[in-house]
Amino acid sequence: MQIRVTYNVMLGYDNTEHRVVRLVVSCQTTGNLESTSFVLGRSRSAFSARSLKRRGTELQHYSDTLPKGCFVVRRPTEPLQEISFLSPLYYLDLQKIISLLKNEASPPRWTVTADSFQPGNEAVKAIDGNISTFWHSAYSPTIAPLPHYIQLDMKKSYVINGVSYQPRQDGSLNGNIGQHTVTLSNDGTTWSSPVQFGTWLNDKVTKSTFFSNATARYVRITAQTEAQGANNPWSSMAELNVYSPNINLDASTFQPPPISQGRWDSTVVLPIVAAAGALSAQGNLIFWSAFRPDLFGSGTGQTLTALWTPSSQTVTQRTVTETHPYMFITDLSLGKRANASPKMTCFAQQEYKHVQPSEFGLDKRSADGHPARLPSERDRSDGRIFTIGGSWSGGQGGKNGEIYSPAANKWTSLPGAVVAPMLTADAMGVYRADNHAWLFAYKANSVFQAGPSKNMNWYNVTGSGSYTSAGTRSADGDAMCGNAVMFDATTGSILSAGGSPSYQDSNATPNAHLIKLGNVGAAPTVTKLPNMANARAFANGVVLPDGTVLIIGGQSYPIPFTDTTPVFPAELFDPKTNTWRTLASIAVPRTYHSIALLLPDATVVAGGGGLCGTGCMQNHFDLQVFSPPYLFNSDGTRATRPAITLVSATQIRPGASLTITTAQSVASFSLIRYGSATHTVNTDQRRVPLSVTSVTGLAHVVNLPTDPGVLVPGYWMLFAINSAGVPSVATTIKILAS
Ligand SMILES: [Cu+2]
Repeated sequence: MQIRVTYNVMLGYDNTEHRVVRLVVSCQTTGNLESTSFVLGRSRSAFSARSLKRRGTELQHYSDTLPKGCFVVRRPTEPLQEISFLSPLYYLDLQKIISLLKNEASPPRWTVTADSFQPGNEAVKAIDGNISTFWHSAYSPTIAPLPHYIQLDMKKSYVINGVSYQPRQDGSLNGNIGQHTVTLSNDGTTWSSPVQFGTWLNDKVTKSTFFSNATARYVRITAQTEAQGANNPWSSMAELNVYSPNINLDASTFQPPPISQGRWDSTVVLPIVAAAGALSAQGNLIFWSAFRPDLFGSGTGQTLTALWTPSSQTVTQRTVTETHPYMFITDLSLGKRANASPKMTCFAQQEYKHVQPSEFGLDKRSADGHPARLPSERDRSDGRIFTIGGSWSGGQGGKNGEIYSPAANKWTSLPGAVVAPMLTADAMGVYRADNHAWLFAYKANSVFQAGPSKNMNWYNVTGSGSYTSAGTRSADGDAMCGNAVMFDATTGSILSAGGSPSYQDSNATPNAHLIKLGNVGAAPTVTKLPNMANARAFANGVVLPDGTVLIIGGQSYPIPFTDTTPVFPAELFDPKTNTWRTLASIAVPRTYHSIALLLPDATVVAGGGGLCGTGCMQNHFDLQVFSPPYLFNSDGTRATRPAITLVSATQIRPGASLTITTAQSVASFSLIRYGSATHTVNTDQRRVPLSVTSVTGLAHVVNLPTDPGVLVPGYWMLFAINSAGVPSVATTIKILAS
């Protein structure tokens, strides 16, 4: 049986020394590890895994922290940054490595063409292995206009899963590619839809982007803009490269995973690391990194955002300075940090200009505490926001509950809403123990805290605040950086999944529990569910229109800013059967600082991860779109979707009735609140299934839940679902405060 390396055998080609170098190996494997040779070491020799293990001091065995068969080879004196094109997946410069493996003196040469070139900067300069030469589109005597393309011919089809683009290295930024697409072909005539599109950051760092496995002999990068944003009409490229999951895969027999596992579609390139994201009322996605596109920390004065417009497949970037504060990801709208404005969601792009934080639910408090939005009794026009914990910055410990009133722009302490009962027993103390509370606004202005501590609590936010113990999640322990998703707010049903006893350096669990809220203040009913197939922390949970819950990404041994022990397969929980199903694997590790969100077209985006500085390999400047199995027929074609043609109101109060007209007969309806995700927490998303009270033809009358603690005010996606389980594209409904 062949070894299957699912992660982190790092083979690199050192473009300075022009040879294959062995780098770091930390792998998760199936099969017989010793049966496969790795090309490791500067000697160009092939070492078996067994001989590799014998290589003494260069080998550090991490058997206690990594799954069996995984180990790390490292030469500490060799900084990773010095090595070109290092990747956390197989890095295969196919042309060079294949010939080395085969000892070919004169391998078939790859060729490259471009729509235009400046003499001296021919297309071949992008594959010559020399980073000081580069392709440049023609600019003299005449300027060739955008779009430009460069097209690689590998002379044979391979299974590939990524490209890397190294911008010119001579200090000039002219021609750096911004908005672009990557398309593939096996015959040079028929081209795929983009496997990758988006906007690269304007700097000289090599951009490696991964997408789902596909076959290609030809790879074409089409540049639509220049990254400097000055409407410059040129493109340039120092080196173009291609990644493969395994060069030995036979492209002619390649099959993608069965469609019953859903499909990870295009990878969308962002010019920032999306460590936080939210849906705008226009159905676009807004992402935030920090004061830099690739790093958080002590910077001030600006916040970087990016906007993805799915309808046009474009990504734009903006640096927000006019609202004056520096927001780190979790400060999004209502950070208490000094100088933070409560209206800092005022991004100058038109579509966010007048957005109130409460409408977006961008209520993230600073310091990694997380809020719950309450339907307020006093401020009926805009819900108050409760938050607790968050010792990541701004002082440690004693961070009891507080409540924010957007109307009064005022925070009020709730000294009786004590933080102590929701602390985990983290090995690193309180600075990690009060993070990322799983808070759910619920009936009667209550807040339920479902985790991540093993203890659950009700927080009462009236007067000076108070709390009531709500017991534990069965035998679950502390589950820091796990997920909690309210998949049916009408029955108070919350799925909890994964998490680890300590924030980091701690084994995550595959645990899953169903928490069913009863009366406010009473202990909920907790049911232990079957475990997930994978232990995970730093994963993301997304509720889908049909009430199933998708868990994506994470690490089985969480360590911030690493991609070791990643979990690639998604898993789907079905509350009708209380079972889990393993779905297709994402192309990129999604670990610390990753996010996932449901989109109005019933797909899911998962992206981000990193924020660890320039050139850091764990920065993932991208996201990938997942089409769940419900969007396909069993033969792999796209399912015909039901459509909502008319709703009787798009702004409505809890308890009202709504008439929904569809184009075909449908089986059910649900509402899912717009999400906003960061740090494994998405307190905004929740699902409300709707029951139909009467049908006339294709007009369905539904009564909305009456309690704004169930149907929390804000923007919601209304889905119709047909008898085959296929959801419509959502119509946005704004739930007004009652
Ligand atoms: Cu963080």
